[in-house]
Amino acid sequence: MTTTSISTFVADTFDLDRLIAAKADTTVSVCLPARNEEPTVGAIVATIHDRLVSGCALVDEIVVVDDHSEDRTADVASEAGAKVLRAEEILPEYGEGHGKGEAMWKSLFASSGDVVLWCDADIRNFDVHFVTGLLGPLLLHPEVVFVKGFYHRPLEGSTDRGGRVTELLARPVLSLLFPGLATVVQPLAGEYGGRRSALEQVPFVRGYGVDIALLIDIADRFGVQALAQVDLGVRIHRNRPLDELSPQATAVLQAALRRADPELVSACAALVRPEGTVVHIDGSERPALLDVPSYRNRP
Ligand SMILES: Nc1nc2c(ncn2[C@@H]2O[C@H](COP(=O)(O)OP(=O)(O)O)[C@@H](O)[C@H]2O)c(=O)[nH]1
Ligand SMILES: [Mg+2]
Repeated sequence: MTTTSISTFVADTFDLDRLIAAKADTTVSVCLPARNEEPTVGAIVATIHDRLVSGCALVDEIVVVDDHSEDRTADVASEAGAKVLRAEEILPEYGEGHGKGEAMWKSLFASSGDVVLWCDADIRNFDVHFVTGLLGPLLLHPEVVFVKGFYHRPLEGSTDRGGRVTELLARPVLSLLFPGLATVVQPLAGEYGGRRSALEQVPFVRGYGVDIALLIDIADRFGVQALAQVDLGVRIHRNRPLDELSPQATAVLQAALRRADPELVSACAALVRPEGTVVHIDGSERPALLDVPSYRNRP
């Protein structure tokens, strides 16, 4: 990989009429992996549905993959206009499976858009520019196959670029091992998407390693010039305590190291806490959908 800087755009510069004209026959799916997101998922789905599906047909479908939620995530999302699928119903031959990446892989299977965007379901200040911003480069720039959102995250009163795992782990690891991706502002952003023709060619890490793994794999396969990033403004979501960030950070590191050299760490790893508690980190992967017979043979 080279150190070419990645094409950068600003969400607000993509005017809705221009996007609708550029969309023409292209179909667009917005997918949300969700587990226990009752407080936020409804407003996100309703905003996309009311303004971009029934409002102007820029988005063709909203798919929520609900993973064993214990709250009303599924009902709320469905009432707001999403097609809601339970993770265990999709590709049941692969088992029940948990994890953000597993849900994303299943949403790619269950959706039909030529362009597929993912959004986290815990965003508290969601607005349509999250979707239109990501769509801009994909609809207006044919050379772009994958687009990553970035944003500013107010944390403890300051508007730093945010993300402790991003600042202290993800970007340092990219700089050291994948320098061509060093200028990606938010490699762990959950708001990103791409052309199905590219996404169906790469495997999906099942857990939280999925975001960095997709970035590395798409850059490796299609080149850094096929990537774009978009400034989505401020993003506010649930902030986790440090003890929950350690397993996530381990999963991110595991995915990146395994892409540098699969022998370095196991896909079945453990984070050992000082008091001796062991947290298992499942870094296993689902195959590229093009290698899944029921996807290849779909009608
Ligand atoms: N379906 C499903 N969604 C998940 C799972 N884990 C996380 N998510 C969703 O993925 C998105 C990002 O997860 P989150 O925990 O907020 O990650 P963070 O922002 O990196 O802390 C949210 O919409 C979650 O509900 C899972 O196991 N299954
Ligand atoms: Mg979150």
